[in-house]
Amino acid sequence: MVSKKSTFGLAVISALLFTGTASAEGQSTLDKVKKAGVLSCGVSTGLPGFSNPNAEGQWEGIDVEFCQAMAAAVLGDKGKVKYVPLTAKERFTALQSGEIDVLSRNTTWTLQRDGTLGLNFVGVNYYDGQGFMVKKDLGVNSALELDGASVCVQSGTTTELNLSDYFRANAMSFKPVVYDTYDATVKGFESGRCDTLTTDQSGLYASRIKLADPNSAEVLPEIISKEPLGPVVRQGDDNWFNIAKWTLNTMINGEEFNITSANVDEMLKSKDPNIRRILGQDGPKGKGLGLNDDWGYQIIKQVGNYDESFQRTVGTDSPLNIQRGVNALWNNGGIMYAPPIR
Ligand SMILES: N[C@@H](CCC(=O)N[C@@H](CS)C(=O)NCC(=O)O)C(=O)O
Repeated sequence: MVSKKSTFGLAVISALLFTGTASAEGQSTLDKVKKAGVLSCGVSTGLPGFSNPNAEGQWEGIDVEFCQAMAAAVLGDKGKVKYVPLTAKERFTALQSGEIDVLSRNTTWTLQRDGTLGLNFVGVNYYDGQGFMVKKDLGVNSALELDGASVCVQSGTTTELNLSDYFRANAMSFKPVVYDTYDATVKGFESGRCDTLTTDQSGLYASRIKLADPNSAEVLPEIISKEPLGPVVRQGDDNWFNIAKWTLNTMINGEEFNITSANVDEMLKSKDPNIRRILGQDGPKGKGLGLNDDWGYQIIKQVGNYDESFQRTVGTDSPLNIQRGVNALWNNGGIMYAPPIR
C-alpha cells in the first residue's frame, strides 16, 4: 500500500521534475537567465524562415527573432542567446528538463502539449495549416487523389497525426515513410522515396525552395489542419510565462502602433499614451515582470515589430515570399491580435 507520506513525496518529486531544474534549485527562470547572462532557446535543426543557420552559421528566422526579443527584454542584448537545435522528437524533453529556457520552434499549440506535457504555450507567432507537396509529373491536383500514396513525414509531429486522421476520414490508405529530421524528409521526397511530402504549409514553402528544381514540385490546394505555431515555456513559473507572452505582445502591438526599429527613438517623443506605455515611459513599465522599464523599447529597437520580423524572415523580403494572409493584424484583415499594454 502506498502511504500518504510516500504519495506526498512522489507528488513533490514529480512537481520538481515537471518544473525543471531552475525551480528544483529554488531559482526562478528569470534569475537563472540573468545569472547565466544568456537565454537558452530551443530551435529546430534547420527550417528556412523559422530557425535556420545561415552560410556564416548564424541563426536566422522568425522563431530565432523571438528568442532575440526575449534576450533584449530580459538581458538588454539580443545577442545573448544560446541556440539549442532540437528535432521534433527531442524538443519537449529539453524544455521539461530545464536544458532550455524557452522553446521557439514552429511548434503547434495543442491540448495534449499544454495539459499532459506540463507546458504553457505563450501565444501564436504564425498561424499555419498542414498541406501536401507532390512532384508535378505525378499528375495529381488534389490531396483527395492520393489514395494508396507513400507519404514522407517527420516523426514526433502533429503532422503525423493529422495525416492518419485525414486519410481515415476520407476512406483512403497511405504508406508512411517516416524520418527524424526535416532535412532527411525533404531528401527522401526529392530522391523519390515517396509520392508526396506533408508538413505545415510554411514548411512546404521552405522545402520547395530547397529542391534542386523548385519548379518540379507543386503544393496541393487542401489545408487539412489548424497549426497555430508559437513559443512554449514550462509550467510552474508564471512570471517567466508572462515575460514570454508580453515579449510577443509587444512585437505585435509595436506593429499596430507603427513603432519600428528605425523610428523607435523618434517615437520616444510621442504623446500617444499607447506608444508611451509600449516604450515603458508610462503605464505598468517593467515592475510587474521584474524587468527594466525599457524592456519594450529594447525589443523594438534591437529586433523590431512583428511586421519587420515577419517580412525579413518568411515574408516578401525573404526567399519564402509568404504573404501575411491570416497572419495580418486583426484590423488589417487577419487574426493577429495582441492584448493591450496598459
Ligand atoms: N508544427 C508541427 C510540426 C513541426 C515540425 O517539427 N516540423 C518539421 C517539418 S517542417 C520540422 O520543423 N523539422 C525541423 C527539425 O526537425 O529540426 C508540430 O508542432 O508538431
